[in-house]
Amino acid sequence: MRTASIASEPTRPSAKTSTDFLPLKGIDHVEFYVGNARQAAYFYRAAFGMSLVSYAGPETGQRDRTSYVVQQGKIRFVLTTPLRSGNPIADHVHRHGDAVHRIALWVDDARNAWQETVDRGAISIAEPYTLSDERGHAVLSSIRTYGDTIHTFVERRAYSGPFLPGFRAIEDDPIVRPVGLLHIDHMVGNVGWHEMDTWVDFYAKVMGFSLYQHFDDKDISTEYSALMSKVMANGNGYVKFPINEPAEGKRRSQIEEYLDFHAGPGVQHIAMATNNIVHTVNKLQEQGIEFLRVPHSYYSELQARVGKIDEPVEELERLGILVDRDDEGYMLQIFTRPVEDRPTLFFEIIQRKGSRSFGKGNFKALFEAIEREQQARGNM
Ligand code: TYF
Ligand code: FE
Repeated sequence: MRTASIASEPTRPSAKTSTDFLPLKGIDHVEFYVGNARQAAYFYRAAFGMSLVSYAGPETGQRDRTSYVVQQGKIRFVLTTPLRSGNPIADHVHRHGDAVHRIALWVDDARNAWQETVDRGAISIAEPYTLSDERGHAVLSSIRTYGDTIHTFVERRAYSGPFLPGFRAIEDDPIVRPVGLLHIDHMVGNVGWHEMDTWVDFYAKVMGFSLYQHFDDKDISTEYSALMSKVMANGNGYVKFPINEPAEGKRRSQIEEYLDFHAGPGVQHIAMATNNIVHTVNKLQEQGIEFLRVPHSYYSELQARVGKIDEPVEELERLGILVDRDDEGYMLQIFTRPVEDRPTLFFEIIQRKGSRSFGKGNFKALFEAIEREQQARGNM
């Protein structure tokens, strides 16, 4: 295996503010289009420990759909379902199942973000528009990215409500049970055969991102499945989007399985950060989240591979947590099984202790675990 290439340092904000044409303050929220938003929201609350903070639906004047906003730390998910058939939201659910539609990015100026990206070739989904209520106003605009996924720029400088105009606040969530999730570390997109570089170019040219790390099929092919991956990051390093494409292997790539069941490119996984992964994963398992497992040999070889770490290896093995090290430190990560019936979206829990790695040292063990599940589903 060769070393992951670190293409560029995340730029310090002060160094790049003058040239960054798309300054991003982070991921604002992620919107899922689902078959039943009330029940999906219950899953994210009861299992992932998010709290219900806001709601929009017929009672608030939104006639065609309901949206539940759940939050933990800075992570905000919106679960939206159509109330009738024969509209773009229902079509999205029909085609993709429950899936991510919108990756919203927090900006100071949504008009400017739209203009700068459209000038560089972005396809517009929504020209800048203003939403307002008694708590102020917000400006939004959208452009398309891979598959049926879009980026929405959200400007909320003049808004003080819990989410966006039109949503009503939920004061108390009776089933809140937080697990220590803090923010989104990265969000990964799966794209089609030979399309990775097209989308890497999109993030570079249209959004001003740069290549952060890349992995080729020699780094990450196991005996069967294979993929290639490049991580794109924005100027201040707050937003990181790895892009995967399938590569030729002995049998069917896990990325192909995704593309088949999702019916095209889309969000594959969302990595959520914690500063105590042992605590977080303990709680998540108690609350019913299922994780991928690697064999015992992974843990007998762990100490030799990563050296001294703060966490007891027996505890990591009991929970199934993986570890990787680079020259800056180490990181711990674990992957859920797909959270839908389709083998599509899953989550990663990650704790960084100095390392900027995406877990290259775990790829083999991880991908073999994914392939065992793929095999059990009969998709290889
Ligand atoms: O985001 C990443 O790059 C890591 C590794 O199908 C990874 O989490 C890459 C591809 C994949 C699962 C995990
Ligand atoms: Fe990841």
